[in-house]
Amino acid sequence: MGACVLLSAPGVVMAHPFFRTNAIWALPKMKMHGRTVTSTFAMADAVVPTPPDAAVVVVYGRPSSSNTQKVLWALHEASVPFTLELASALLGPKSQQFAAEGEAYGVVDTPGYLAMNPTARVPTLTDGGFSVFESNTICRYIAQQHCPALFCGGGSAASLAPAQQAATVSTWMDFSLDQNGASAVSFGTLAEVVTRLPEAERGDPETLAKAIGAAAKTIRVLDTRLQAVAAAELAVPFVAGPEFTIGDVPLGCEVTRWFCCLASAKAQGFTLPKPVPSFPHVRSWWERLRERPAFREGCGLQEAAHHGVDLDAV
Ligand SMILES: N[C@@H](CCC(=O)N[C@@H](CS)C(=O)NCC(=O)O)C(=O)O
Repeated sequence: MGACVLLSAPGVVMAHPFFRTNAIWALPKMKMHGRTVTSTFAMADAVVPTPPDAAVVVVYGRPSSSNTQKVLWALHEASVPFTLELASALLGPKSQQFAAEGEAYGVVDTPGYLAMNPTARVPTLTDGGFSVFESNTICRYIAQQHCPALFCGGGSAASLAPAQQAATVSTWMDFSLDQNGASAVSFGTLAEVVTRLPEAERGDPETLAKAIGAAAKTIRVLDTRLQAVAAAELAVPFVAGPEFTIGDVPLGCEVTRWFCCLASAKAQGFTLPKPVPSFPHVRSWWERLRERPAFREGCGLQEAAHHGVDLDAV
């Protein structure tokens, strides 16, 4: 392991129990693909004073990844300062996913990263000496550790036991992951066929129709859920009740991808299935999400930029 140096990154300070001792472990920095990133999985041998600008939370990921966006959005919602370290096997600054010449961010295939996240995927989050992967688990961790209110659904959910509230919130997070992971053709395929493939290979009508059909199946369930919450609570609905929770984040990212991809596909003149299903409850829920500064910072603006569309005109 290299020489021990202070963990430091510009402009980030936070209160965390790990640091209230007024001491932190000196953390080694590792060279990963020619870039220096801070590694938190190996403890060093010295205890040093907390630097005033210490970055406690670090996210490894890429802003065009919906799973990374969940984490960035959750951190903004919880007002947790963090540093983003760009990491990916696939997409780098100038690359398209399948462009042979595309330069990947790297990092994910290094021993240091694999020790934190053996799947070699993004995102991973480190918080002091603790690391966690799987985007939904990271979001739950952020809420539980840094902003427990994000687990309270309000309304009828508020009368539930804490474990039941958490289960209600978690259901919609896991539903999102299951739908996206179980279907070989879904939101990720939409992003590929609309944006990530080299220009000449984009817009295949059959692939587009399949991806739109699969994504619509997920969004239809959400539409029904939001309608049911609105009826039960007599309030504007979020997935777990009349208040925003961490449960809105994963589906919010997928729905953002849906709207941005459709807008980009239309702008590129691609042939879309007719009619593209419209989901009024999801649409108005998403428009409410779009007003949240944390959503815009962590997810909306990143995804819109990825697809070359204006978030407010989508
Ligand atoms: N279930 C995992 C899935 C992680 C995943 O598939 N991440 C994608 C990005 S959304 C990835 O790492 N792709 C390869 C890469 O970018 O290097 C999670 O939710 O964190």
